[in-house]
Amino acid sequence: MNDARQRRKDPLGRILVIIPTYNEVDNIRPIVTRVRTAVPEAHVLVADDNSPDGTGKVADEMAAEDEQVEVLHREGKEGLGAAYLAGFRWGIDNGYDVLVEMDADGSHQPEELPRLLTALKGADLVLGSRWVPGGRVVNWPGHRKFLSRGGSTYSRLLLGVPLRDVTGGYRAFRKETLLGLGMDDVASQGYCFQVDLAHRAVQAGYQVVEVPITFVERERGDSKMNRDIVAEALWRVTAWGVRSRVNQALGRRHTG
Ligand SMILES: Nc1nc2c(ncn2[C@@H]2O[C@H](COP(=O)(O)OP(=O)(O)OP(=O)(O)O)[C@@H](O)[C@H]2O)c(=O)[nH]1
Ligand SMILES: [Mg+2]
Repeated sequence: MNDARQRRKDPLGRILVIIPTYNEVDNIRPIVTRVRTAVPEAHVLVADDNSPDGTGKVADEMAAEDEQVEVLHREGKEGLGAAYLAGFRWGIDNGYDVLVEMDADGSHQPEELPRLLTALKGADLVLGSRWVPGGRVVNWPGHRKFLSRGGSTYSRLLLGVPLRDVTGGYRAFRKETLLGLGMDDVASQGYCFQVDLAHRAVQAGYQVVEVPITFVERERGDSKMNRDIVAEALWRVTAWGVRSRVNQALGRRHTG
């Protein structure tokens, strides 16, 4: 593969780590500091949805202290997907080549980012994966593991996406991959946003690589995961799966 070989030789270019936040006042300082230490060349964009707890103000203080930290203030809570899409657009408009997704709550360890970035030298999209050999989850109750593994298995079987961790949110994209997968009509929000982007990348023929990570459950602040997010993922993934099966069946009939 000429393209892949060429990519391996190229430096990755400018890196932006996007951290979406909603009420993460106790987490924002530690996570940004850890990113800046782990990958000093990377810039950080905090995408805050006007958190009532003042996360955006703390992010502004950090941005004033460090020219590699930026804040995208959004008017109100619109969900993780919308915050990432706005962050991706901001990053691409501002000349970044690599866009990284990372939660604010410490579940995605910045110290593992260099491994994701190394893998991106030979790929179009890298997924931090809990469910490949070497991947782990720390401090998760059984029902969260079941939900996460079950969600990934369901998506893999229904959508035919050959990936172990489809719902994870620790990822590194090349700019070209985001531009090529059609961000403009992505409407999904929670876990489903992650499934949607991975599915689109595989369908568009991009090389998607999974790198094992150790996912650590949040210690501070409240989870934003709720029944609606799980329900959205279930109905959307089911609808995509049914649609692609119907298309396949119709295609097969046409070709005899
Ligand atoms: N900007 C923005 N960020 C959000 C929104 N919802 C969640 N987030 C952030 O997205 C990241 C992931 O959310 P979490 O609440 O940790 O969701 P989770 O990881 O599924 O749940 P836990 O495992 O319980 O932590 C965190 O950094 C949140 O602050 C939102 O509506 N807007
Ligand atoms: Mg979390």
